[in-house]
Amino acid sequence: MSVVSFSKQGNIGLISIDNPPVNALSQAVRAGLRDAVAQGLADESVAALVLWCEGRTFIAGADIREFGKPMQPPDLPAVTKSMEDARKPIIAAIHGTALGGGLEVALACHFRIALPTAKVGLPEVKLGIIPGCGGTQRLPRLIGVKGALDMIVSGEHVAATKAHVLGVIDEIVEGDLKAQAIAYAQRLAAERRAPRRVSEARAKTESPGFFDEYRKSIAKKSRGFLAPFRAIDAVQAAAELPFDAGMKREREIFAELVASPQSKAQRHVFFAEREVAKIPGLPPDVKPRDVKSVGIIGAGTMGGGIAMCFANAGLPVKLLEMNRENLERGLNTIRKNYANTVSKGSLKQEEMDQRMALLAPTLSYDDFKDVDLVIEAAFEDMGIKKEIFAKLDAVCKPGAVLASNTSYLDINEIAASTKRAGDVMGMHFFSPANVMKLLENVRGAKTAPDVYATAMEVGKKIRKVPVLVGVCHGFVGNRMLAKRSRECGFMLEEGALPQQIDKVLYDFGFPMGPFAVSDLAGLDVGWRNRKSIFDKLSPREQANNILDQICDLGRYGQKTGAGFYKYDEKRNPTPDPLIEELIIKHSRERGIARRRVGDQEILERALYSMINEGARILAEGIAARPLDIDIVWIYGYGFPVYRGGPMFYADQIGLKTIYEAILKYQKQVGEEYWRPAPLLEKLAKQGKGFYSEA
Ligand code: T1G
Repeated sequence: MSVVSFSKQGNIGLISIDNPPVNALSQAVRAGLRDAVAQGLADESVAALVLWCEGRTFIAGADIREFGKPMQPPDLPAVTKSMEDARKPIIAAIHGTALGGGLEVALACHFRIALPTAKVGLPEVKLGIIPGCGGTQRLPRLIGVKGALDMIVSGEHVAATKAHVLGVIDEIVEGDLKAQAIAYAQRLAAERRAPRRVSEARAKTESPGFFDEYRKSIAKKSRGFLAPFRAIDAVQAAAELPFDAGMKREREIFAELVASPQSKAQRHVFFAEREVAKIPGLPPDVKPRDVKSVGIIGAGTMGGGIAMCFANAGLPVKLLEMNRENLERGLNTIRKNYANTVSKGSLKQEEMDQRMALLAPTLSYDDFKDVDLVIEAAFEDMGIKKEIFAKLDAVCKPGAVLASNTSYLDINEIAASTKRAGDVMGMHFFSPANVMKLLENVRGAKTAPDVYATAMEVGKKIRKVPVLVGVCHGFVGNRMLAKRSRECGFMLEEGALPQQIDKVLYDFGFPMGPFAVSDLAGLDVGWRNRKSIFDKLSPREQANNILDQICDLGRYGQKTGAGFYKYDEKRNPTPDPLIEELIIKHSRERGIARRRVGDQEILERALYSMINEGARILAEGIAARPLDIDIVWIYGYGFPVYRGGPMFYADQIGLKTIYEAILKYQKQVGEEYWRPAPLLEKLAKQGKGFYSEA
């Protein structure tokens, strides 16, 4: 069945694209489009052409799966040139999302109409590239340099109604888009309107220095990314060069970026964040349970944030606390959070009121008897959790899913405190729960498949990125984080300082370094965790008590004005000589001769310790695929998306290189901490990667 067809309605030629799911511009679509346009132009009875797409959306872009492979002709610029050069008007009829190459095809048309619900955008920067088919040259000519830069550098979708105001869309039409497009074309034909070619317009040049100012304006937000800055170069070419020269410049930049490690990483993440929601091996007949109401235990930081997630998704929430005072405090925090969002203008007051109305506070477990899902977010203490789950077992209806938000405790042990282990699992949110996208869904040994399918479905419903993981201390994210923290703690006593380690990881692309993150989260949280596992730590880890010493000074991080750093009233950090002295004194007392620890060593010990643990996690089946680990780290810990996640990054570095470094640190730091994971060693010796193994 052809993906592009041509038909006639009176004197109007109709080009229809039908390439589900999103009418991507595959080779067949490009060839079909070229041929259909030629057919319409050759037909004397056709006065104008309409380009239309079947299914849920107009063309959503090039077929990203073709990237990295030799481009099969015809290439898109050739097809769009034939459209723009056409001597008959071509009208693009847009519904759904006209994105990337889709919008570029529409810009090569002579007129554009859209439904009010449609959206347009040039999201290429999110794939580490820039528009490669005239978007950076035509859009500035159509709507001006500033508007074009805002769209191209952000990559954000723009509602058709706004795009109409900007000048991208000529007319917003209601109802039957195809019929409206044909009528629009007939009017143009009756008026003998000539094709209007965007490339013939001039891009209104801005004041000198405009582009450098624009580069400065995105420096913070786009730190580390290549594509947004290269997109500015391409738009500057549109303002300074003739169209053909600008197109050549755009292609050069596009070609450079599409081959870049950053773009390969961002394209990997694009597919991984979609693949991660699919549970490998889940029988197709397993359906998630219906979740229409939720009970949450604990109205503290986590419980309150989780409650907001469900209220935001329109689900009624029963919020339980041990006493009225805690309940009120929790509700006030939620109210303040919403009010803050309203004051920023990103939430309407009535929306806030609707969401608050969905939150029903309670002090009684009996109110949980009809809920479909309970999420426990109480104190991180196994005894307390067992008591809670025993109560839930007694109160909740059959089939209710009972989940714990624990960040590292054993779900199997919690499940054993009920008579319905099949209904029990972990749903580990990341703080702040109403902001962080990651949700680690922890399936217990006895968790029923439809229960973890339910947790994955719920994750999507509340707009999280759910990842299914297995039971172990710290699951995936925190288990790998513990290795990074261990190495960073060791490097402090060996000679590095917090600000040096933080800078290395910040420059790698993390939003903050590990010590700045600890200060933000609260050092007392890590201190409590350290105490709870102290007897499991090695002698060296036990003796490395820099964190304890800082906490003993009452320095818990930002919330107390000082931690590893000291903070001014705006919470801006500065290195504290007192901490430097404390660390140096600690090394002396430990008999460790301090040395200069190089940045490369810091990066390798921080990242390779995590990657090595990730290999173990894969081999144990705690994560089903390397992409699950990548998504956990990108969405849970800010691993830079342009590096693809720890496992994708490991493949780009090469497992052989990492394996040799692990052997080096095994000698330097000790066999107890640096043993190559068998899977990593095997793949390294086979010259494979985590992704090439599959
Ligand atoms: N290429 C290939 N597959 C794509 C695709 C694309 N452009 N877009 C989506 N898919 C697949 C996706 O992997 C999933 O597959 C299914 O379609 C549904 O997607 C020349 C070079 C359009 C807003 O960046 O933003 O044009 O999991 O789950 O939530 O200058 O898809 O079912 O197997 O996301 O309704 C520019 C990317 C490309 C748009 C729909 N375009 N896509 O969201 O569905 S570069 C983009 C999206 C380019 C030009 C350059 C979203 C969507 P599966 P979905 P959705």
